[in-house]
Amino acid sequence: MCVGESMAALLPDGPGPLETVGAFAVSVGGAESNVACALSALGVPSAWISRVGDDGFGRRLTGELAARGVDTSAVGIDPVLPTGLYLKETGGSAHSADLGTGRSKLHYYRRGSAASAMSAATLQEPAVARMLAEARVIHLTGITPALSETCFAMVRELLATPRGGRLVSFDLNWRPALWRDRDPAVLREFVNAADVAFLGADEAEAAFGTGDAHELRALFPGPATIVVKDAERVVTALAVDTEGGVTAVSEAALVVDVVEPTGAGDAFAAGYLAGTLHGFDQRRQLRLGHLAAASALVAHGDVGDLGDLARLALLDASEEQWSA
Ligand code: KDG
Repeated sequence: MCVGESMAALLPDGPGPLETVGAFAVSVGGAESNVACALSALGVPSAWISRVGDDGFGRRLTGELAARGVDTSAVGIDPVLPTGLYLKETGGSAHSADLGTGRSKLHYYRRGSAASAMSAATLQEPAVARMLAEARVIHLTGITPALSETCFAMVRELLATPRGGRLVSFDLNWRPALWRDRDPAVLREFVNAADVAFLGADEAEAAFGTGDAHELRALFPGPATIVVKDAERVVTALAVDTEGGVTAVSEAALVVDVVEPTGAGDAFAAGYLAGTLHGFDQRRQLRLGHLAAASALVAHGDVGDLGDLARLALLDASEEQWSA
C-alpha cells in the first residue's frame, strides 16, 4: 500500500525551457502512486491512499491509476481543495541547474492541494484503516512529510505504528524544492524508523552529508535493509544479517537508452519490493528493481509501459541470463 500525493503531470511536447514549449500532454505523476502502478504491473495487488480535489484532474488520475490495477477505493475527495499538478521541463534551460545534469526539472503547483491536507486523522478513516490493517507493505517517501505539517505528522504516525508483520518501506526521494523552509535532517528520523530504506547516493549526500553506502548504513542502524542507489548505475543492498553483521550485495543497472529518467527510482523500489514479497534473495530483488526501472527510463512519463513487467518478473534471473 502506497501513501502520498499524485498530481496531474504535464509533459512538454519537446525539450527546452518552459517559455518555448508548444503544448503539454496530460499524464499522471506522484512517486508513491508510481510505485503502486509498477507493483500492480508486477502482479502484486496494490493500493494507493491519498486525497484529490473534486475536479477533472482528480477524477482523471484516480481513473488512470484504477485502470492500471491500483485499488483507489480509499482515496478521499476534498470538496474544496484542488488536485495538485506539476509541469515537466526537459532538455536545456539557462535557468535550471538540474537540466545540466540531464535530469528534468519539475515545477510544482501543489501548495494547498487536497493531498497536502492529509493528516494523522486520515489514517483513522474506516476505508484507510482497513487497508492499513491488511497491507503487507506500506510504502512512504520523503516527499509527503514536506507537503505540510499535517502530512508530516501522518508519516510520523505511520512509521510509529506497530508493524503487526507488515513491512514499512521509505524512499528518501529528496526534493529540495519542497524543503526550502525546513532542515532535511528531520528526514533522518523517518529513514531510521523504516524497515527498508531506499536512498539515492546523491540525494543522501545532499540531505545528510554522505552518499557512501557503508557510512549510510552506520548512520541509519534502524532499517533491516538499506538500499543505496549510486546514480542508478549500481545499487547496493546492505542488510543486517543474523549475527548482527552487514551483508552487502551490489548489482549493476541494465544499460538502456534513457528517454527521461523521472519515475525510475519509484519503479526500482516497486521491483525490489515485489521481489521481497515474492521471497526473492537480495540479488534477485535488486535485479527486478533494475528491470522495472528500465521500463521507466525509456518512457517520457513517470510510469513506463509496464505490460511486459509481469512476465519479466517470472523469469528466473539466473547468473547466465545476467552475464550473457
Ligand atoms: O519520482 C517521481 C516524482 O518525482 C514525480 O512523480 C513527481 O511525486 C512527484 C514529486 O513530488 O516530485
